[in-house]
Amino acid sequence: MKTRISALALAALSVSAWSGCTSVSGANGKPDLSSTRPNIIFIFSDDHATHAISAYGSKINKTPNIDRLASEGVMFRNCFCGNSICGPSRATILSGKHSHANGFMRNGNRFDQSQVTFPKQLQAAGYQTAMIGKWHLTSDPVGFDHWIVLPGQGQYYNPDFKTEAGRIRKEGYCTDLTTQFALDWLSYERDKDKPFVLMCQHKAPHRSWMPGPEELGLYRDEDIPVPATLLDDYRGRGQAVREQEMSISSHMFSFYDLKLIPTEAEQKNLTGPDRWWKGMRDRMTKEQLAAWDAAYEAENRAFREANLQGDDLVRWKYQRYIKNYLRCVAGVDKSVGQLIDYVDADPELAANTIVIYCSDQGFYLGDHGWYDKRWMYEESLRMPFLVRWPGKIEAGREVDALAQNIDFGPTFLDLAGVKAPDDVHGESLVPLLTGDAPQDWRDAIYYHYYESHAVHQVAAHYGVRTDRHKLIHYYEPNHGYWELFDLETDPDELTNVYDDPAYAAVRARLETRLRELREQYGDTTGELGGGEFHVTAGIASAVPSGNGWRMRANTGGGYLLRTGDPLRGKTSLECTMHPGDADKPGNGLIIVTGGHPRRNLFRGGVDFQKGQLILMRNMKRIQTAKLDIGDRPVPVRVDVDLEAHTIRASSGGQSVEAALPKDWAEISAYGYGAGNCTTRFSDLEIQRE
Ligand code: SGN
Ligand code: CA
Repeated sequence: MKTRISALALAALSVSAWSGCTSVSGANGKPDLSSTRPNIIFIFSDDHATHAISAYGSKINKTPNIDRLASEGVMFRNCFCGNSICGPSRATILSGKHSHANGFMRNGNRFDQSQVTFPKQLQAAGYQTAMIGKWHLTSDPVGFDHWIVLPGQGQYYNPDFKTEAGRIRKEGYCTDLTTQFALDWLSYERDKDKPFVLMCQHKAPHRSWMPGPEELGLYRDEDIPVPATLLDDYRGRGQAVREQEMSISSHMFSFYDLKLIPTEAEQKNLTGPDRWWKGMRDRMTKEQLAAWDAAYEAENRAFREANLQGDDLVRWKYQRYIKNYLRCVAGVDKSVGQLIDYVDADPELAANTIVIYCSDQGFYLGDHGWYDKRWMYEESLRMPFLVRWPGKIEAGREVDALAQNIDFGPTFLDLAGVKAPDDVHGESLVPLLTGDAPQDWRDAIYYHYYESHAVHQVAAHYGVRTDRHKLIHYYEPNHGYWELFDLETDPDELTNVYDDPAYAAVRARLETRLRELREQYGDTTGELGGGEFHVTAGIASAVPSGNGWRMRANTGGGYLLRTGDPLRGKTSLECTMHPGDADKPGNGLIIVTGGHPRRNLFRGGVDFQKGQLILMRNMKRIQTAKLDIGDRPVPVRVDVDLEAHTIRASSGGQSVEAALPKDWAEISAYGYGAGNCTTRFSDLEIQRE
């Protein structure tokens, strides 16, 4: 047999020789893959839970192509995200850092492109880099030789794509188009003399779970097994699980989510995402729409006639949801097969290419009665992570060691022989690809979710998970409690044993471990000023500072409010404010509300960027005035007159005024606000007349 050495392999050899860091065997006698400079195809999907992958033991579907990666490569059994939501997971993968450190804590944040990322480093080290599909980081991709991405969440049918040259609309189904762009880049566009990293990132199976034309007919006459916790009553756990808005029973929309067709009368009263129902259909071609309607018509008719109620209705919704979800998964699985086949058709490429399958987080597939993600519970915490490299990685291996999405960047860099920045949080998984985890491998993973008071209403929390236990802290002032689960005796996490004396030692150990991890990763977010503030939104931290507070907001409308001491008649609220981040100053605001503390807010304060005094109602600016802002703290005063129904904000000789709702009898909550920044506030001085 003739052995051929490809140009790629030669290039890899010469670089290795030059950098002098290739060793033939690692510490445990297994081949060391560090600095081997393989190509990397990173196939990534959105919201694909491990329990919908047969290799991971799915009871509800088969994924033959993803399973090939497991049988021909290594499957990580315990890979977890650090913040179970889209943008944050992606930002963590690019940066190798947890959310608080890369700055992308919740969807809608803007990825700070000035930071070091693994694509930038690989590009500098001679790799070709390409990013295709869902991106969702607000700022455009940087560090890629080629990119074509979906704007925002993207569309399933005939989606728009953003490219460096502008926006284009492509006819077809999103998963197929993304795959085709990836194959085209591999075939025609890349520089075949260079190693490459290709990120092929699918939108599917994200909500609203719209299957492709080829998958519409799957599972039609089957009943998908129901998860044991579909009708969970949330006993044995804290208040957050009861407050969520992600249940199949109450928070699924008939037309957008469940694909029913509204009657003419119903069309006049669409609410929530159901309002997008028509837009979704309007994107489709006549043929696509005809196939779509034909797929659901008979079932929809039968459903209307059956007039199901109670648990029967929940079970029907579950079937409708899960089948569509699994159809989308089948489309992704097909894509994985196409990409593997492409690689395998060229032996040289196959010999030099690592193929990975992964998804940004897990998902609830009816577990706990839910769809969506966000929680630190297993179903959404877990990520699939499968790696195939024939000839280099033993086929059919499984890794139990705790891995996290912070590790991916450092792993890719290690493979390429590039040093990861000293401040990354992750570790290279390269030793685990071929052998046992090093003796000192991590014994716990860290988690922090921030996006509270947003879609699905999941409270902010952080926590630690070891191989057996999980400790979660719901730290917002209106929650403020802990959960501890024993995953061995209670794998579904139904019983909080935090106060169980039998677990006192475990609890103490995990509390210590959590403190240590927060220190190790430098996470000071998640401290919200104790009992001082009862209502919060979009706040990453609020810590006492001097005679006031230093507040970091991770969204445009972040606030901290005090309640319980209503203000009547005429009141003035005064404080000085100062931008805490010199490089990205945001807003500082005094906030009052006489209505629902989350819905009807007036804010008066300073836009430090624009040099303006501002008065806002909810998220809208209603008055502004130019302000001369120097380098010193800016004094702001807000006068509320509940007899004249006016509010006035003043600073530096300027003032702006607006009318207040006539039905406000008192100010029921008041406090500070900031937007996407850190602001320092002196304590609020309140004067009543
Ligand atoms: C959208 C979805 C939510 C989902 C978020 C985040 N609603 O808002 O159900 O939780 O995205 O998803 S939808 O009606 O627009 O589909 S993420 O994967 O991007 O984080
Ligand atoms: Ca996602």
